[in-house]
Amino acid sequence: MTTVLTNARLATMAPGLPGLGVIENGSLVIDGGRIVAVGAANDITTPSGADVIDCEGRCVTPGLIDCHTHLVHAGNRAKEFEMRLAGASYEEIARAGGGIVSSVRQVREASEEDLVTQTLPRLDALIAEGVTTVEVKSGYGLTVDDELKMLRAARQLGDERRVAVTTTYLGAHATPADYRGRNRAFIEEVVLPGLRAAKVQGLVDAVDGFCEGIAFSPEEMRIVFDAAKSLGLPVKLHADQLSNLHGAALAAEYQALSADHLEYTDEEGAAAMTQAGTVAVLLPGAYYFIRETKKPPIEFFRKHGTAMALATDCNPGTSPLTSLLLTMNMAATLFHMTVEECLLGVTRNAARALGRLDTVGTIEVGKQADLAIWSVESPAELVYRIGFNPLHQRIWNGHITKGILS
Ligand code: DI6
Ligand code: FE
Repeated sequence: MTTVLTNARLATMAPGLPGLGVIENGSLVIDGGRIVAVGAANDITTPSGADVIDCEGRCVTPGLIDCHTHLVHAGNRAKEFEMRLAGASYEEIARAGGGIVSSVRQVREASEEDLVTQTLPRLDALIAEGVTTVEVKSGYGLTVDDELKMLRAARQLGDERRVAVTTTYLGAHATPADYRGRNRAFIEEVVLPGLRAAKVQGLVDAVDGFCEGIAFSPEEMRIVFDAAKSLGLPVKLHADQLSNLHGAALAAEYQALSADHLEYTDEEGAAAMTQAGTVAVLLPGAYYFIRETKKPPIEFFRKHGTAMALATDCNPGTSPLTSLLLTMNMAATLFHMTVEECLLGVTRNAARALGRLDTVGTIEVGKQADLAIWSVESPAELVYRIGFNPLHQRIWNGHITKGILS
């Protein structure tokens, strides 16, 4: 089954080309779910019998990649949001049963099927804006069984929809009430056994942790990372979000795929990440929602050539966001990122942050045919507009599918 796209403004994101790697009046050939030819119209011959899609001058990008989400969760924290608007402090909210523990309680009460049912609308919102790969973390179960339940639900999402789901084990997200003040015991008795079980059951693609004063220390994260390494799993880290614990440097030391948030990262951290090939995943939704004022050090990342990615961080507490288009606009407006940085951040660099750059993230021969066709004239419009979705068609693994199911 061969499909040819013609008359497209291809934003290939290919590393060999300048900027977004734009090919004007481009064509591309899809065969067996892969891109088998791409170039200027004159250089591409349409195989006989191929299905031809005339893009009528539209922009075509790689399918978008949301490389940091807590998409699987139960219930919501709108009540807590209202309390915050009315001036309640974090402690007051926690005392009223809010905060991360309320999400943990709701996830524990939910069945695997409930989790899938509650998550699909969020996944569908992402898909409707051209997402073809999404990373999903555990971290609201905090028992071995509940963490595995979250990961199974995440895997199931990939069976329910035409989208690739990668799973990240985030057992070291928060300390549950019964282990308060006993982080080491929690790591030994829950986080590590959960990780080993997830690995044996094929449920985990990467390992993450929340390295912060209110969560796990760098020394505690080392225990988790050493276990991940011994299982052959790549690591990621929620680093330097609320304070500088030198999480970026720690992630780099472990050759992490990414370090994420990074508002408080210093120049040494940025330099170490570049050296290690660790991607800086920036999360403007969380920055916006918690009214953070310290911006991530974009100028250090630029100076040192650190690859930057963007993601929604979709979670019920600090980023109830399911739009990568809005995420790009926020990154441009709040973090002063350029259009190129934003678009590379949800395609090529997001693929790198998931260790998937060999198969997705750019429009190049040999890659999986994951594409988004947009009713816009220039790629900049994707970053510029707010609350408008110009997706014309989405192609996942060679399947043409604007709708979520077909
Ligand atoms: N960083 C965050 O901002 C969220 N998790 C994390 O590691 C908070 C999650 C929540 O409040 O539910
Ligand atoms: Fe997060």
